[in-house]
Amino acid sequence: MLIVASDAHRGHRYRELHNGEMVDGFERPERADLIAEALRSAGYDFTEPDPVDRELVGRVHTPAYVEFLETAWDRWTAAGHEAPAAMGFMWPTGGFSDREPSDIVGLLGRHSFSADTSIVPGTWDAVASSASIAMTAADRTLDHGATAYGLCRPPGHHAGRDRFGGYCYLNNAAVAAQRLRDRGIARVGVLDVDYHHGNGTQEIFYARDDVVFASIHADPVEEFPWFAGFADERGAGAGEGANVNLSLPRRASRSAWFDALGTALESMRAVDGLVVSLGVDTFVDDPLGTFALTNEDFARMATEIRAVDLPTVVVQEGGYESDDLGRNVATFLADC
Ligand code: SP5
Ligand code: ZN
Repeated sequence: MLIVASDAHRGHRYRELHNGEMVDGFERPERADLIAEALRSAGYDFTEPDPVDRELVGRVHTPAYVEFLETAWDRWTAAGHEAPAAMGFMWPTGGFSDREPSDIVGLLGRHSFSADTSIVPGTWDAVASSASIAMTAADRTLDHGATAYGLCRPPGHHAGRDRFGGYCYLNNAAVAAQRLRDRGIARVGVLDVDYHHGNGTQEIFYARDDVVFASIHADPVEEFPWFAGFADERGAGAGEGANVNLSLPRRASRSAWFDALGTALESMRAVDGLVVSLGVDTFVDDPLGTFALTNEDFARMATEIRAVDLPTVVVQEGGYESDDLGRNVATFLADC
């Protein structure tokens, strides 16, 4: 097991709008520190990511969006804004136009979907590094014939083709999956075990049959991201049937979760390579999640995933500060 990680995320820290008030962001640098610490004590080798491949990123996101992310902070300050963070405040919902505004305030709305996510001076460096970590983890998995883990921060699975939100900007799992495709893996599976539905990954691959997406998550009728993740979202066109949403009620039992994992893994029967979107916010003490998984459950999860016997890339998604955040990731990777 090789760990791909970088310190470039460190300057990405912001406060988030949470139930009507600004609080310290749940998605903070300390998360990556706790995970890295646990993996270092477990004795794993660490490596830095290669520089980000813009062409690869351009295959899962639009060029206009990538350019927007890269320049957003400078455009925010150039427009005279003095607030410590840039965020959207109006989003093009039903009936509005998707056209590209010229001003940064409009652009922030056009290219985001939720008020829990902001852009600060360190955001682009963190985001570009996170995507390159996923790319490099995919490369190392194929180069070495053994699972590599990308300690991605910020996470990626909520980021759509041209929108950020849910703490995500570039879709790291989609970048890893596209890399596997480009390096000759005919059909790639993305298994998303984060507590929240991976709406961005779903959107990116929705009409494609070369990437199968399966997600186990809290029912969006009662949980973020609210407007995607339902069972009748099964893919479109050539991708019909290649999108599998398994939602569980809030506070679902551990056995219900593992039943869903069995179903998700059945949908991976015809794939040749796997990306795991590893959110550990399914943990019983996670501050955002309501599921009840224990530390030992992450070992069981890894064992069941490993049994499908595919080249596997693991990328970090959510999972928030608790005493066991690092230990949960380490436990998963030990059995992967
Ligand atoms: C990657 C990832 O896990 N993103 C999740 C983004 C969720 N942001 C909104 C959080 C609102 C949580 N409200 C429940 C608080 C329970 N104390
Ligand atoms: Zn999550």
